[in-house]
Amino acid sequence: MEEGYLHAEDIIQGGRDGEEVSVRGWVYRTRSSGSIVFMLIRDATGIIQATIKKGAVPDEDFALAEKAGIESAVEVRGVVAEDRRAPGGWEIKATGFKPIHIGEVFPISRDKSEEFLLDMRHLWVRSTRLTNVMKVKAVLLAAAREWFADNGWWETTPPIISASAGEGGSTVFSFKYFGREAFLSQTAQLHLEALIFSLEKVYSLTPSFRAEKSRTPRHLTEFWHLEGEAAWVDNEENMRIHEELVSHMCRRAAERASGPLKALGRDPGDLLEIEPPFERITYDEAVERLHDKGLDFVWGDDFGAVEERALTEDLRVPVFVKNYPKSAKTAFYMKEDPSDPAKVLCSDLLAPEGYGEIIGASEREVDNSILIRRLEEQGANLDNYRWYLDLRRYGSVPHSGFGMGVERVVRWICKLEHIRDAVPFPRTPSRFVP
Ligand code: NSS
Repeated sequence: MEEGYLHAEDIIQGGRDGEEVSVRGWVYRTRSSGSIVFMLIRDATGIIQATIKKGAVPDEDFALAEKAGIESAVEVRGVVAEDRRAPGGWEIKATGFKPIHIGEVFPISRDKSEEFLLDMRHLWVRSTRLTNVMKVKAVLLAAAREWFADNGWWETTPPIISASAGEGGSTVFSFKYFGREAFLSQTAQLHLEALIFSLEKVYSLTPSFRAEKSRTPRHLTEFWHLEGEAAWVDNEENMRIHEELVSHMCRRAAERASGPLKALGRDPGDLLEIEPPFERITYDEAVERLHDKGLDFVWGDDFGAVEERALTEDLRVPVFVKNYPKSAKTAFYMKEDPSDPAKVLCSDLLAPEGYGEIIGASEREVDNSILIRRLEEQGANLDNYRWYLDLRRYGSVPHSGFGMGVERVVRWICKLEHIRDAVPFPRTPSRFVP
């Protein structure tokens, strides 16, 4: 099937003047003057113009070309010619036209509401904008996997169905599992921790689920979570991992997705400026910065969107905020700071330009008595965590890990107003169709 067909990009890059070629794709736009049809054809690589002239193709082909409306699937054969007015500067002068499927009237046109476009998401995913976002995301994920492989990490496949809620009960989706209560995973962390004792450096890319009712431009109820866990790594070394990984992802995006990035309004040059080391400030220093900016923030609270925007709106590169007070980070597994037991050894990586948190990370508590106390304080059922507590009984080692919200990163890199456009089929409190 592939043989004999070119993509729009193959033609637009030039060097095929006068060649006879075939392309296939979907009608992006079309207009007819009666004797000539100007058809823009979209494929996975771009858009190419075909001009279909009466007399230059069999009459019945011309009649079908006139009938093929937006999003019809078509095949065109013809001769490549330069044309400055065509998108990309090249066009195909048709010698043959074949409809693969003449589509019904496409329901999406200009000026449709956001809600309508979300209802039509299964069709709207064809839009240039969402296509560009998906291309950038694919490059970012490939880059992450490449970085892990090059640096001695093992990809692993933790479960999604779980009995233990890694991030606390308040945002967990629960369901009946053959008569017992089970949860959709909020994090792979606890299972990744079990895997470091054989593989030492492990990561996973899984969906995570959070029953967050809040409608914000940075929360989904289902998001893609890139998580790493490593033995022998402390909180400071953990941050070195994040800055290397994020910088590599940015560099690859600039190199391999510059077209889609530019179309989305992101200068690839911005991403090349992202290089280790990133600035590291403590929670206390961050609070001082907020107060200097005139924000009315109470020491001890966690930062929300407002604070993270204030901390990062003037930055061009990411910043770490580390060592939060326990009151701000309630996760049961974060290691107590030996030099200040009111704090935990954790770090959040905040993306610049106001985008805010993209990674949450910490060194892990290895003292079972502290872990049990915290779990009890949170009202957790200890029976569901026995296996986890075992990890501290048989060759326990210092270790750290992190979770990157993939859509948070995509939102920042692609300059998206809302996180829902970082995923083809967004799940939010009000929507899980299509
Ligand atoms: O809750 S986190 O801050 N941390 C964890 O889940 C750890 N258990 C990860 C680990 O150490 N293995 O979530 C991690 C990141 C956070 O920084 C966000 O970037 C992203 O996951 N995140 C989300 N993205 C989209 N939507 C929602 N609701 C969301 N919640 C967290």
